[in-house]
Amino acid sequence: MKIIDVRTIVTCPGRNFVLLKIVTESGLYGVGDGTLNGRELAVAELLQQHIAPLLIGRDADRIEDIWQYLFRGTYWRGGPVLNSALSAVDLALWDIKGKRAGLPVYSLLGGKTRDGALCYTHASGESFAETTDKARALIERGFKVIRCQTAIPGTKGTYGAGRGASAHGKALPFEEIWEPAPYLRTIPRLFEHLRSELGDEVELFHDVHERLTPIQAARLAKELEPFQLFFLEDPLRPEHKESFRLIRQHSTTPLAMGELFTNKWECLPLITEQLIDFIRCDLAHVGGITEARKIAAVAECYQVQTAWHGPPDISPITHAANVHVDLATPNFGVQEWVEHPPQVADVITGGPTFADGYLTVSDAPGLGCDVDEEAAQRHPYQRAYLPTVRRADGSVHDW
Ligand code: GCO
Ligand code: MG
Repeated sequence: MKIIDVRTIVTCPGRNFVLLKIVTESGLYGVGDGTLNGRELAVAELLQQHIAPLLIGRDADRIEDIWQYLFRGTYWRGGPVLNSALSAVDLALWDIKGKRAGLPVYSLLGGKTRDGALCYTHASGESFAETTDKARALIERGFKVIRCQTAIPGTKGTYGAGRGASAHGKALPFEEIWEPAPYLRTIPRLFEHLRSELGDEVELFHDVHERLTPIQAARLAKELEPFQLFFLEDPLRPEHKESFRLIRQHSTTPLAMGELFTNKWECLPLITEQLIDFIRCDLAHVGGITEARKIAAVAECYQVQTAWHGPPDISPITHAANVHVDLATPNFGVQEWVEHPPQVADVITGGPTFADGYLTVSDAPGLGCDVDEEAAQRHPYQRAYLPTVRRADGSVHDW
């Protein structure tokens, strides 16, 4: 099953995506996704200029060997750009393997351990009332787990709330102003409000987006305890794994971390010391299905569940890969899923289906997705940055 062609497809059907098509001598091809939000062209150039030539003539069946060759064989290894490219290759190779076997990828991974993947999406508002209304609408659609964000009074733009998010697509990054004190006052009040309006049954949680210091995060986790969060997401910067110990000393609020990790070794201390309850790497950045299933296996040993990253900035191909892995993983926890703008379907078909709180994928061989290259050309790349954050005194903070 020799690889004869590798094509990188950069397209913007409402959002930028970096897609990969790996074609084999039999005509069978696989599709992958290496979209790195805000740095898309770095991955695209890497794939086209450096990785594609390395793949031509290789046996597409040897996924693990190709993974090792691209990760360790480059000498300069790891990081989000290299590992997003590696993820794109990995997903495309699993897609090929599934098509060749005539089996969906979840079947190659050991088969279904569940009928559907419990799924969450986002309720984000400018006010508590708006977040509550959005959460209520999601409950009516069948969602059983909801991530809740709100604008912080007196700040300019807040992660996950209307203004900041709408800044995507501007020529230069939108600059938010954020301060911990009003944030730390607001979030417990938000969840108090949500619980009083929505009751106890629905699972609710919050994404901190790596903004707090250890003691701030510990305080927030502790103050949120009465509201029984499903988890508190990404409380600390990814550089400070040891600081999760401090949060654990103070609180029983479950913790999730990992969307910025780009390999299994980064996840290790958090898992092996049981400092988190959910590991939530991104299959388009961590090295694809090959790396994710290893992370899941280690996590299983320590009773940590998976909650793979599923934002709108990765394509339906990665969303499909998430669900294939979810279905086959015994220690699966929850799957993030955000619907794409409808024009995405002009270019990429397939992806998960949502019904009554759960995601499923089709039984089609491989990942069940396809990419229309001509349609992709009709939606050319548009430069777009994620927002950045400064404190009130003008100093840089984490977005
Ligand atoms: C999430 C994430 C995303 C990221 C985005 C950046 O939990 O879904 O935090 O919203 O901000 O993926 O590109
Ligand atoms: Mg997040």
